Amino acid sequence: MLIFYTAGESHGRGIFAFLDGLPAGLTVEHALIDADLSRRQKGYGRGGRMAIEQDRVDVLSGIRGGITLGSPILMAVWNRDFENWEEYMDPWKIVPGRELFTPRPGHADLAGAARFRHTDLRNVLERSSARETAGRVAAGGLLRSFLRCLDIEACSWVTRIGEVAFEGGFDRQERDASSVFCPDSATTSAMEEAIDTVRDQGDTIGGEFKVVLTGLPAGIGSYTQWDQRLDTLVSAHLMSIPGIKAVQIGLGVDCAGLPGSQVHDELVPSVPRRRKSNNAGGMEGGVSNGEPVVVTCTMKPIPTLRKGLASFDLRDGSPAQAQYERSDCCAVPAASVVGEAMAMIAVSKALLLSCLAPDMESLKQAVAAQRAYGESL
Ligand code: EPS
Repeated sequence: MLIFYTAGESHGRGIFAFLDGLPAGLTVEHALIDADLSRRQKGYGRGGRMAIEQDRVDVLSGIRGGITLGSPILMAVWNRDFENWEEYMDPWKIVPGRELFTPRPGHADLAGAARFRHTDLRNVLERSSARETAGRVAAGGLLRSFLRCLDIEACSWVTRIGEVAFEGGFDRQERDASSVFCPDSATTSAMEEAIDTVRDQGDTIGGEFKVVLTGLPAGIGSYTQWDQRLDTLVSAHLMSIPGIKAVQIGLGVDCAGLPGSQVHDELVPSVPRRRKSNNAGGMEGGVSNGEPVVVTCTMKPIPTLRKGLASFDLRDGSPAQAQYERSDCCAVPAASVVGEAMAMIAVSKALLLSCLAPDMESLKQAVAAQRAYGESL
């Protein structure tokens, strides 16, 4: 099983991504990781922090000469802002002055304080910050090399910011030219305007993005256990992105109002088997069906508002305005890049799980190959 975790604080030394379980012998394209990291930093609506950071991956273990060793991979994305925070984030001795006591509604501040019994909300904020998603994108960027080797590609684009929606198809060049990663220039301008309006009001705005994976063969995932289902893996990975409130696969919530004859993708007697439609979003019964995997994610508006929401002071319970430090106004474009990364992590896990030994014949072949290899040494 592929294992993926992150570590690190928003204003600490850096964000770290740990991947274990990838096969040896994979050629990793360094530039693909850095390209994804820098794409995550862009997007209209970001705040001042992104002017400080210049995210690049630093591989600390598991890769030699550009090739995976089969050993655990540890990657770092160093925080440039750490130099402004060193005395407040030191592991052994901290200087007072950066404590926070007024929780932001919608943020992890209060619930996180309840979880670990923190009194200084700084201890929650530092880890719950979406800065952590840099580690997810580093891992996704590495897995892009893995998936490309297997002819699988992932892409994402923004389909909605506030009331402004885009229903058209994907075009990589158009998306990359868009400040909000929406592949249409007129909609991009309308989305920028929507962001400007809420920013001027000291408010924030959410939206939606789509993630599509092409080239995934049929038969990945499983219907035999709940936690091996491809829809479980994909939706859990996407739902775990900070701010995501809904994940829909294929037709998603629209299935509720339609009869079965308009929902299910009829089979045609051709090989390879293509459907006339892809309402199922590339999976049936928890298993990929050979069609593109299509997922839509909804992101809530960022909870850090310049105008501040009603809150209270944790120390004495008195009414207070929620804390405001510099923040983003809209992070939907950045989240779409994180979505792509999380979808790649989910599908890589499912692939490694499903392709290990689906039946006795393939297990016998794998063991015979291993025996022959062992004897040849
Ligand atoms: C975040 C607050 C802001 C964002 C941050 C997420 O950071 P800061 O408090 O340093 O201004 O910029 O996102 C990132 C740093 C990032 O890399 O995405 C928060 O509170 O969640």
